[in-house]
Amino acid sequence: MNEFVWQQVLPHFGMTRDEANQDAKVAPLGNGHINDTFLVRSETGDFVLQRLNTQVFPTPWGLVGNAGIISEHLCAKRDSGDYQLQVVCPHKCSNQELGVDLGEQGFWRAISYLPYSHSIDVVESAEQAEIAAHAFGHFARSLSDLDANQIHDVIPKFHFLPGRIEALREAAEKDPLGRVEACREWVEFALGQTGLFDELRELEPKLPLRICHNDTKINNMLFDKRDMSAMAIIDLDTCMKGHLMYDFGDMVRTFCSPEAEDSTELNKVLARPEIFAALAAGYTKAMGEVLTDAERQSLWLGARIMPLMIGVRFLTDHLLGDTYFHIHRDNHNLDRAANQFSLYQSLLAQEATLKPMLG
Ligand code: GN1
Ligand code: MG
Repeated sequence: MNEFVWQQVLPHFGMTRDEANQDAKVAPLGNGHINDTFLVRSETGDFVLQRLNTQVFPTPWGLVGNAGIISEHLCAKRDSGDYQLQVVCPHKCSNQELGVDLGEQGFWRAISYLPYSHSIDVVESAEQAEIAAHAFGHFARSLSDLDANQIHDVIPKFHFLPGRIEALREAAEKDPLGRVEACREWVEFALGQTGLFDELRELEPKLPLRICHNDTKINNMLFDKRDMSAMAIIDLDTCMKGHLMYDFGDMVRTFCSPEAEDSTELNKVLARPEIFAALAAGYTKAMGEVLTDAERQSLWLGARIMPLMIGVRFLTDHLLGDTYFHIHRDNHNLDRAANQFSLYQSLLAQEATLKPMLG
């Protein structure tokens, strides 16, 4: 891979293995489930190089265009003192395009790397939760005056629960790999959660369409490792029109559990109330009056939908042979699904404590 990157990809970004770059290094970065990400370190500066997964993102030019529009908007706000975080910007190709399409060899793009950045996979304290949620809220608020019609729908119906549950039903019926028997209980459990559809139908028409991040995992918020303050929101791949409750829900999903998303210690997978409270406080404070009453009311629905829906997506992929999310061990997607359903169950069990925290 390394040699390929040097020969075929980096020259498009103005970098060849010449004297200036003889000590340059390309190494895998992060733990995303979809794209292949590398950190390129060189004398002339470090940057992040990514091969986009065009099965998942069939319109990569739309994706890089969105990221370009959003980062420009945030940079302008930062210049005028209205945006306090750093911004990950595209590194254009030598021909000034935002990426390069190498056909069979993939679609590649480069973005800035932020020195001193640090990501975490599990929230360790309420303080961390509040800092990260405030940063995601600040990001969302800062996009609230950007015309959402400029933003391309990179994955239509990305957070549409009924569609995701239907896909699970179809995968379980087809069961191409004979995997359904071993996880029938989880399949039945997930298919039984259609009560949420009524709540969704009732609330959705009242919710504004905004530009959302759509992947507000804790590791998409970078801390500054020097003082653990918020540094940047990263991964603009799925920024699209949508409803804020899903961004809130994805934070609940990835902040609240003391275990990683793929932990198999299901008895430890619980929603921690003190983390939930801190995240709700940080997010609503940063959103301020931009958050409508209907949006506030929708947060508890988002909090339940996201762990359930991501669990449904992991389970569907397990049944279909792990073609969507990268896996690193047998049954990895099944483990992830069981983990997410356990978190969902913990949220349901604590509704009386957690829901009032949303005001
Ligand atoms: C994927 O690859 P990554 O970590 O950015 C997925 C998200 C899921 C997440 C689960 C485009 O995000 O929707 O929530 O995995 N992204 C896409 O960890 O499907
Ligand atoms: Mg992502």
